[in-house]
Parts: sequence; C-alpha cells; structure tokens
Amino acid sequence: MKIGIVGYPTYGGSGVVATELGLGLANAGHKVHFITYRRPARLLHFHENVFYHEVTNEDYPLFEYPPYETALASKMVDVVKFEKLDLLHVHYAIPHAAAAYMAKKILLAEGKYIPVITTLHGTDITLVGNNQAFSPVVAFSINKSDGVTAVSESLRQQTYDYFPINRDIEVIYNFIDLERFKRIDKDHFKKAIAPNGERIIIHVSNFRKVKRSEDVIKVFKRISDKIPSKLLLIGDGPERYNLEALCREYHLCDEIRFLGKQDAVEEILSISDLFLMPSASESFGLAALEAMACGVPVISSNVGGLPELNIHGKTGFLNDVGDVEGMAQHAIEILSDDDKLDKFRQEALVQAHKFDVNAIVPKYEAYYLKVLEESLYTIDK
Ligand code: GMT
Repeated sequence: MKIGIVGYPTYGGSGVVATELGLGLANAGHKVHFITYRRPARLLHFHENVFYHEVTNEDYPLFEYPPYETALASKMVDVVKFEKLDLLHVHYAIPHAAAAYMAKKILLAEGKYIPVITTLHGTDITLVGNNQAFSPVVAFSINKSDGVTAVSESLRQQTYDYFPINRDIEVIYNFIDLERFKRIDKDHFKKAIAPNGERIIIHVSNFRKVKRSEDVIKVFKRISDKIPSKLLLIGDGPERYNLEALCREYHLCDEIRFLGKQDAVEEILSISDLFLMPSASESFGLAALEAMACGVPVISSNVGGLPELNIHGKTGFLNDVGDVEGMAQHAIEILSDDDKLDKFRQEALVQAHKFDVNAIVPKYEAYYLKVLEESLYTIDK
C-alpha cells in the first residue's frame, strides 16, 4: 500500500505514535509518505520505504495567522496525486482531519477518491476538541472520515459523549517497540545519579497543566521524607518555572534533576525504580507504557485510558487525580520492599508486551484494508 501519514512532528505522544506506526508499516513493506511541517522527531534514519514531504507555509503581511490548513490540504492533494497514494491516515483531529476532508473533496472533483482515516489521540477530543472554538469542525470531520480509530476504549467513549457522532470508532491501542524500550545496563549512570543507592523516581512529560507535574514533586517530597531517593524530570514545557520554584520551596534541589528533552529516554528509564503520571486527563499514557517496557512500575491517576494500561496492584497503582497522599503511600509501599518492587517490575514488563508494535501494526493494516474495501462502495460522503 502507499500510505500518507499526517501528524505533529514534535515530541508529543500523537507525533511519536504517527512516526512509529509509519516506520512499522515501512518495515512491513508499505511505502509511507509523511506529510508534516517539520521532519518528525523520531524519523532519524534513512529507510527505503519512507518519504518525507514538508508542508511549507507562505507568509504575507495580510496574514496575522498564516493559513496552515490550506497549505497542508494543498500538500496532501499534491502528494496523493503524484505519489498515487491509496489512503491518508491523519493523527490528531485538529486540524488534520478537516484539512484531509478538504483535500479529499478537491481530489474527488478531479475524479480520485482518497479514503481518510483519522486517529483520535486525546486532547483533540477532551481538552481542545470539545471547546466550542473547534467542536463543530471536529465533529464534522470525524463523521466524514472513512475510518476513525481511538487509542483507548475510554477515548472512544468520550468521543461519543462529547460530540454528535454517528459512526463506528475502532479502538486500536498505542504500542511500543520492545527492541528499543527494554531494560539496558546503565549502572555507571545509575551510580552518578544515585551514588548512595537511592531509589530513582522518574516523570516524563511536556510539563503542561494537564500533566499535573507539580503533584509529582509533592508526591516525591513525601517519598523522600521516608526513603532516600532522587527524582528525574524529563521534558520541558510551560510549568517548568513553577516546578523549579516548588523544588526550592521544599529544599529538594539536590534531590531533583531536570534533564530537559531527551532522545534516549529508554536509557534513563532503565535506571529508574518508579514512574509517576498524575495527569488530570490522559487518553492512553504512552510515556507510562515506555516506562513499563523498561520494567518500571507506574503510579498514575485513574483517569481516561490509564486504567486500561496500568493495572492497579499489579503493574503499579491508580489514585484519584490530585490524591498526592495516596500516590505517595502507594509509592512507598512499592519502594520500601525489594521483593515487591521486583514483582511489580515483572508485571509491568508482562503488561507492556501486550502492546508490542509487532502485534498492533497488523491491526492498523487490517483496518486499512477494511476501509479501502468499504470505500469501493462509497461515491461521496
Ligand atoms: O499529552 C501529550 O503528551 C501529548 C498528546 C498528543 O496528542 O501529542 O498525547 C495524547 O496522545 C498520546 C498518544 O496517543 C497519548 O498517549 C496521551 O495519553 C494523550 N494525552 C492526553 O490525553 C492528555
């Protein structure tokens, strides 16, 4: 198949999933054309089946907001037409699904039907998408897609709850490359971070409000009152100043290290004992899955798709959003007992293996074939 993949090229979860899926499809022999405004962060090496088309936007003094959707739709038309794509798969509804609908209509006027599949990732439905500023377009473009997938059962249900949706949504869970995300020996690194054998706690996010990264520091304070430990914060974002201020307020600057954006996250996860994800909303929690694949148990909130990933009392624990006391107690329970920690590590690994990229990419391939077959009978949607 020749597949166009559209998404955000950033470190955000939806961009990572779009890129890893494209690479998985390319490894399976498909020709994959990425259509984005920048080279996707995880697209690092040459691959004979991978192509990249940059969306270049035009500025003009009249434009306070350069019209990205128009440039994107035009690029999609161009790539579909000249690369003879079989389908377009867009990740994150805003604005990709609406731009794809526009491209589809233009191509149809020229006699070419291009099926569009939209994958919903989370905030495109929950935080941003259901805002009145976007919701009519989001609902319309979901209904007009040829296929729609959601990354968890919870996100699928939320989509029906928030929007007037009159079509099926397929759940295809996010996935992980277990060749890359596995526990590797980084003992020298561990000694540098925790020279006295302290426990290492980790949080990876884009430090936006929705991640409640402040709760990470509050939970860590309670842990470090009881157990010698270090906290590693990976990523960057708008809350970083507040987080730094909280570290200073708690006199924990020596125990907490901000490592910024990192590419080799698996190396840092490999020296970690516990992952914290206290998010206010999380459709799936890809960062938690990456931790579990490296044998790191997870303490998370019980929102969205997290209970589908993190099994309470097995791979970690789930607490209500904002329950820093409860999260700290659960963290201490795991961290104060080597045998227990080991058990949770093993369960985290077992659970991560259920989301193996090699099992999930074929689900997308099967879904593509189903949508392509159905689109044979579709004249105009
Ligand atoms: O919240 C993020 O980290 C970024 C965001 C995105 O769309 O880039 O992540 C969403 O999609 C990820 C991949 O499907 C999910 O693993 C995250 O749970 C989801 N984030 C939220 O729902 C807040």
